[in-house]
Amino acid sequence: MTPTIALRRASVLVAGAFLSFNVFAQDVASFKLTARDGVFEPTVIEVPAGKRFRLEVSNQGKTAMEFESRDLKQEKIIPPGGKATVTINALKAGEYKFFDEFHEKTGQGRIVAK
Ligand SMILES: [Cu+2]
Repeated sequence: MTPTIALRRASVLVAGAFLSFNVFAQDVASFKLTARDGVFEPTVIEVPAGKRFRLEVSNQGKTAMEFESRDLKQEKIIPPGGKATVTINALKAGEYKFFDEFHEKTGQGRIVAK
């Protein structure tokens, strides 16, 4: 192979990698969840089953919160005023509970995959 052809092939590969990355990034839906000192808004989040998605959790309370889900094997501490993005892999249809471990009595919610 001449160096020019090798170079062309390499640039096609790179372009292909960028393209698939962009397609992937657009394909992931985001859902917003707000936590405020033990109150989630919304408390039920409907997501499409079988698709990876992102959960953007923002803590608008005055105290730290911990987004936790045993069903989803997720755990994330978020300081007051902070945000965190949690990526969840494709779920089977069903209900998945989450809670705020620092305000567990009232901070309860669920994700419903349909
Ligand atoms: Cu925890």
